[in-house]
Amino acid sequence: MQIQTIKTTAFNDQKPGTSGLRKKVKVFQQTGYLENFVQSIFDTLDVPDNATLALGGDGRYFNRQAIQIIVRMAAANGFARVLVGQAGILSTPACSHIIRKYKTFGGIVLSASHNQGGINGDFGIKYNISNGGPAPEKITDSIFDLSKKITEYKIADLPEVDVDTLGQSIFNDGKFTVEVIDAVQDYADLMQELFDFSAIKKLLSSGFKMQFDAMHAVTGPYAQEIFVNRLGASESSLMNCIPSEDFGGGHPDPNLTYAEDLVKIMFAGESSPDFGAASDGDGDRNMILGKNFFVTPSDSLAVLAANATLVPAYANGIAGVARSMPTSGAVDRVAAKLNIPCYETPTGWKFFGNLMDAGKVTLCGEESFGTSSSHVREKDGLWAVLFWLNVLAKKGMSVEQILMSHWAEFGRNVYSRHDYEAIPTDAANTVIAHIKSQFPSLPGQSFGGYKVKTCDDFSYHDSIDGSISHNQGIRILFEDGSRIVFRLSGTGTEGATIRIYLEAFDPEVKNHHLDAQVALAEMIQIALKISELKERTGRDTPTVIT
Ligand code: G16
Repeated sequence: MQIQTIKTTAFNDQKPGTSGLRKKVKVFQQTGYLENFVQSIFDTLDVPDNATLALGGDGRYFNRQAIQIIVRMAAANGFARVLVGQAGILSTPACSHIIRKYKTFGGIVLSASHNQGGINGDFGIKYNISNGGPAPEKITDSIFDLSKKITEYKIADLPEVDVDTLGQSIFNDGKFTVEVIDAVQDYADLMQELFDFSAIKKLLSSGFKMQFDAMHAVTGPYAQEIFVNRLGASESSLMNCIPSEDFGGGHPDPNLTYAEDLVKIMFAGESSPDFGAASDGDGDRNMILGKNFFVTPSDSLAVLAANATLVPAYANGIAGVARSMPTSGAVDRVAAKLNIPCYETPTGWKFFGNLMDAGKVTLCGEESFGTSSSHVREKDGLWAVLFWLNVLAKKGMSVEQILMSHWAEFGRNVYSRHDYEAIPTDAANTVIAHIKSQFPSLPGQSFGGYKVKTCDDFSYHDSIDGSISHNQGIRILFEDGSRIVFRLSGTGTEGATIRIYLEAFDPEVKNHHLDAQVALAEMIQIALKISELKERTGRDTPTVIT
């Protein structure tokens, strides 16, 4: 096996965002662009002898080409083995599981998650460490630093590797192996260990109707194996389950705007199924719906935490919970009642890893449609769907009834997120700067019925490794416990996306049926007033409301 050292020129825009490096496919197709970033990853690591790398992606356009390049670069950079998902496909949670199960040194996930795919869409790459979770900031910072200085990369002369056939391809007299694995079976086995499959099977054969939408993305084959083959759901309960390179031309983001086919089915009146769910491009996000009912991700996390002991894997209780800062405080109330700790971290799944490794938390979640537990170190879409089915099977109540009784017990953290996508970066920055400039004068000011108590730019101190992360989102906290949070997304690839997160607490059962947009109407106006968002961006309405 010949190893070539290729001269290259550094790019200055390879800074990983909330979850790895995400750019337009055309950016990744530039000569040396992918190679530079991969070499910067490998140069950051101290790869030991006999190390194995897990590798796979969500199957989007450019996945196959990238897999071949990374296999050859892994061979040249000292890896002894690469485990590749069949056809180059691994969902993000399955990749996390593969890293943990086969004790690989780390893994590379090729995905731009919920972003659009196809030749004009997005591509992405991120590195996961040996605990199965996204690399922490000290690693991503080092990758970025090296990417700005790189002058050469290493790549082995290997023939194209067959990634479609299960089994091994051996090179270099046995010193380098590529093994194609069936990650669907591995992942389905893990789910079967965690959940009460016989209770779910009974539910699904009792006339209970579910509808799952894979959004033409990676979870299709996993859903087929788990829901149809193992749990006996009908074929018709699955939709859009054949992965495609451009996600059927859609936007594989499971929310009320982009999962509109499923939303129509679930909001069609009495004939709607009892339970609906969708997952995203790489299978780590989930949306949960009941008959004519939307469950916010923040409430979903709280309900799962409150009912965890109904699931075999969590029957003995959970150690603690964690949520990202913009996620509502609904789970905090559950944690208080269960007398377990609740941690507030910045946006980004990577911040949960240390807490899970230290055994401090079992369940984690984010308002951005992510929920998971310590069974892997990524958020896990199908896991959340199975958790809900397990809870529904055990409680014998509808999704709406479960939420209403949860709110009656804990009160309701009314919540909504408004996204303004693809705003010119300068305009978005002036919105944020304008809000920050009011930090000295906001406390004590009243807006209608709301009085500002305090405001800040959130900083996180990781109690496990001592690291500190600054500038993680602007919080405006009101006297009555309501709050408005402003953040710039770290996952977009076009201009900037401003996210406004709105939250108010309502203990009154008589108000719990209210639509969040109605209940939060005054807060929404306050957010627009403080930010001058309309004036500064020219945008009248959000692109996405969840
Ligand atoms: C990624 C991260 C999540 C984060 C989300 C939104 O999700 O893994 O932890 O909450 O982005 O980030 P932002 O608000 O910065 O766009 P995914 O599903 O895109 O990998």
